[in-house]
Amino acid sequence: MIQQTLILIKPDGLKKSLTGNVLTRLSETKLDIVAASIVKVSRDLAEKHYMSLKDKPFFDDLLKYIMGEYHKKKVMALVYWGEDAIQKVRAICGSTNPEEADPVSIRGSYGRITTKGVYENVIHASANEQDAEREIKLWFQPDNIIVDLYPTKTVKEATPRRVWA
Ligand code: IDP
Ligand code: MG
Repeated sequence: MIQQTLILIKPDGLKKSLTGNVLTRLSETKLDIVAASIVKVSRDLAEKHYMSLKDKPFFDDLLKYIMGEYHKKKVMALVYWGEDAIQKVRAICGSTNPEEADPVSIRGSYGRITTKGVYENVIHASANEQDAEREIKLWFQPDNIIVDLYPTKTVKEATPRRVWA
């Protein structure tokens, strides 16, 4: 099945200059990159992205982590597209807990748990099609993805926006 999945290289990955290593590992999937951007994550975006975990004891630290308060205030967001994209990417990422992840997976190779208990696991990847749709729509607008993934509508812009002077 052709699928799309949201990938985030988290702030620890950027701080440790792991972008190239992570993208090289992901290239093993032979999937297509159809969107990419560098994002400074707001609290609002962080809360929406992780809304299903809001009752977890680690939620506050998770927000700080993804917002870059422990590393660098940026995340690289990508959409990968192709046959069985979700499962292929999750397999290369490895388990959520980086200490339990397969040592050859991305999280097993580069992740750690801090003494404070934060899972610094380098990468996010959507878990299923429902999450992928919600997450891709949260991180990207249709015009910033080079294929049509979901239905769109055209709206007249009411709010001013910056353009190049
Ligand atoms: P996933 O990222 O493998 O899909 P989720 O359960 O969706 O795992 O959790 C989202 C993120 O929350 C994880 O990637 C990790 O950064 C963090 N996290 C999950 N479980 C724990 C935990 O038990 N302690 C600390 N952080 C956790
Ligand atoms: Mg998840």
